[in-house]
Amino acid sequence: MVEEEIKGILGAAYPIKGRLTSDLPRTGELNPDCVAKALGISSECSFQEAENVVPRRPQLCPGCGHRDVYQALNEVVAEYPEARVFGDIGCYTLGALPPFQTLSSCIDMGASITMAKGAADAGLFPAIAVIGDSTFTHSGMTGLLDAVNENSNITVIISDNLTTAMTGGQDSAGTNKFESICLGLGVNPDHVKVVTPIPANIPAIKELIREEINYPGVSVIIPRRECMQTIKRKKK
Ligand SMILES: Cc1ncc(C[n+]2csc(CCOP(=O)(O)OP(=O)(O)O)c2C)c(N)n1
Ligand code: SF4
Repeated sequence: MVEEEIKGILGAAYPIKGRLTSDLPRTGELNPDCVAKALGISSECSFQEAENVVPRRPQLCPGCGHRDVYQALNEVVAEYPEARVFGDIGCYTLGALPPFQTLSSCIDMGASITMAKGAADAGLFPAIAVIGDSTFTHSGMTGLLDAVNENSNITVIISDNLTTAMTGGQDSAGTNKFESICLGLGVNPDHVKVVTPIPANIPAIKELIREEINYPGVSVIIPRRECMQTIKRKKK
């Protein structure tokens, strides 16, 4: 850890403020507020809000396919009071915030599937994981293999926007390979389904989610539609 190393080099004569001294929070990301507080610039926040900008929460872009996934999922999940949707890291994490508030957890890349598996194995029903295409190839595949090996009762939604959107629209390692990957990991071919998340398809997507939730094993739904931002960039 950088803080420990610097302490070691400089010795006790130089006070080092950081996570070890609790001047910064032990966990979580550094943001301007907590750095300003650690520097003693402010007790709360040193940044003045711009007068002509109305603060608002981050949101999925208009027309984003993740929106249609969450709308369908929310309507189905409302039918199951015990349902939990385990989230992951990417643009679709914004599904934790209003207006959707679909996701119950977001821990680290790939954790949605392993958390859903653990919850399902402990008796939770339905246990649903939502993971992006890039996150799935980063570290979701291993959890899916575990779930297949133990026939856990989970429904995995790989929300495939054909890119790594959150970090700027880089290529995604598994593009065009997701169905084969899931089959290769042993998911039953009858329970690997691809849909196009557009508003007109929401009723059909809801029906599919219901069916797959009620399949007692691992099922994978792949809503696939390109990110609006990469489409825009290509047009330019
Ligand atoms: C271990 C780790 N590596 C890298 C990142 C940076 N990162 C944040 S989201 C993301 C990928 C998101 O892509 P995807 O799952 O396809 O979702 P999208 O943003 O396209 O909806 C990455 C690489 C991270 N959060 N954690
Ligand atoms: S950048 Fe793409 S994936 Fe992210 S919210 Fe916007 S449209 Fe959706």
